[in-house]
Amino acid sequence: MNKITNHMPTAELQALDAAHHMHPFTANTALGKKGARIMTQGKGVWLTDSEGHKIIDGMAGLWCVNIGYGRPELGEVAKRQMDELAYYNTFFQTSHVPAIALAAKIAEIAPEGMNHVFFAGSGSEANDTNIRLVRRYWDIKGQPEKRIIIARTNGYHGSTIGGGSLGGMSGIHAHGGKLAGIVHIGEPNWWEQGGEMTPEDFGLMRAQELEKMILSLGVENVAAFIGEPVQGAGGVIIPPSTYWPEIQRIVDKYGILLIADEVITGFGRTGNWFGSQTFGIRPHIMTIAKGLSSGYQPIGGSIVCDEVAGVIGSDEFNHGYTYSGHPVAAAVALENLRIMQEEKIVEHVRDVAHPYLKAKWEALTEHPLVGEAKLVGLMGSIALTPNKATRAKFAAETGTVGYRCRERCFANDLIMRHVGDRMIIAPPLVITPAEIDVLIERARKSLDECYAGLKADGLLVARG
Ligand code: PXG
Repeated sequence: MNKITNHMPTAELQALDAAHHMHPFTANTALGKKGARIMTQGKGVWLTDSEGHKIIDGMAGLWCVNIGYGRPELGEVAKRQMDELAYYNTFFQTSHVPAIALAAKIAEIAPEGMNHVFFAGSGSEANDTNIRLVRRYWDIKGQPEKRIIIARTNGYHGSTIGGGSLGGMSGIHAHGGKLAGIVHIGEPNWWEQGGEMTPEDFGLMRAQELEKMILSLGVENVAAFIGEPVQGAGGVIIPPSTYWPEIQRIVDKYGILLIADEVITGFGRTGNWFGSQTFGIRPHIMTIAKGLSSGYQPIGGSIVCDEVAGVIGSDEFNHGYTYSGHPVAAAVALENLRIMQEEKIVEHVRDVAHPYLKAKWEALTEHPLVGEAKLVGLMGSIALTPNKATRAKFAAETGTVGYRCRERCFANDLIMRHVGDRMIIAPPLVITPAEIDVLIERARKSLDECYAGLKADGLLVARG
């Protein structure tokens, strides 16, 4: 077969893609008929596709390309590491320099007392690790019946059977089932579910579901609670200010373990190194992936606090992956963190990009389709609605309007995703004010076109 290059005609690439490539979270037959959009290059916040469109990437790939595309340093480090030691494992009493250096660097930037890292290849794998870590912890402590993990509806923790079970997405559970011993409480999604309550009261109420669940299960059966500081794949649901302090109070009171899934919120996304710092959360374990390497290499892991690591380390932990701490991935992640530190990218998010985007993002609520606009650091969402005053849903099936809006964004060379009828962004952290202007201009244009289309098709109707 010929080498598949960037220069092959798009239709040929699409035909090969349709014939052989099974895409994640996709109805592949339908995509095969339509043809996938084929990306060929990336630089900074910009992508180029096989048709030569210059697209602004409002999603940093899949929430991961924090330092932006096309940084040559990472490739250089990868090559050097491949030449020197392409692979070795970290089982059987061996280690290597990249894994050692990366673990030490992560411990340096992680919150106090979180000094240990168990590496995985992805966020899903890391959350599978976490299920085993927390259960093993209680086994060693002589409380093996503490096995249940409490998670949240509409949370996302990956799509392995473990990660998918921790996640609270029924569509994922429906495809292949869900592990026993994982239960879900409600999400702090005030816009959709808060009714007449204030956001603060609603946040408290949702957090208190954790206490009710612990009491109904019996604290002697509960191992841990897991949550994303901000739900990402669930639609960038930024919780009311009351939510995390109340969760923390309950976790402390009952002495269960707290896992903060920082796969999206880690490494600068919320304007601090970790979302837990932004929201004042004190986790025992943090799940990491994505921004750890800015997506340049697949790598994830669990940052584990001293107490849990001490207990786990007191005996054998029968767990690990061939690629735990892969030297090339670790070396690239380390270089990514060096760039983030030296170029003060977290400070850029906090002091420059966030304040600049926030004003423009919140001003989108002036648009007739936009009910609320929320932003923390550089992750944001807007709720599309036919009636802002009542926070109404559209009469059309949920997601219809969001999908139409996303299609307009696509047509306008902006990647802005939809989750149901929310539009979400999480651009590379290096985005400049001038690039934010482009993003907002394209978002407004897309919203205008979406609105006109809905009007023309009689879809600006609230659900009865
Ligand atoms: N936890 C969180 C909070 C995530 O966002 C994972 C775990 C799993 O990571 P891996 O590396 O196994 O994919 C994620 C991943 C979306 C989307 O549609 C989000 C993710 C993955 C795929 C799609 O927003 N997040």
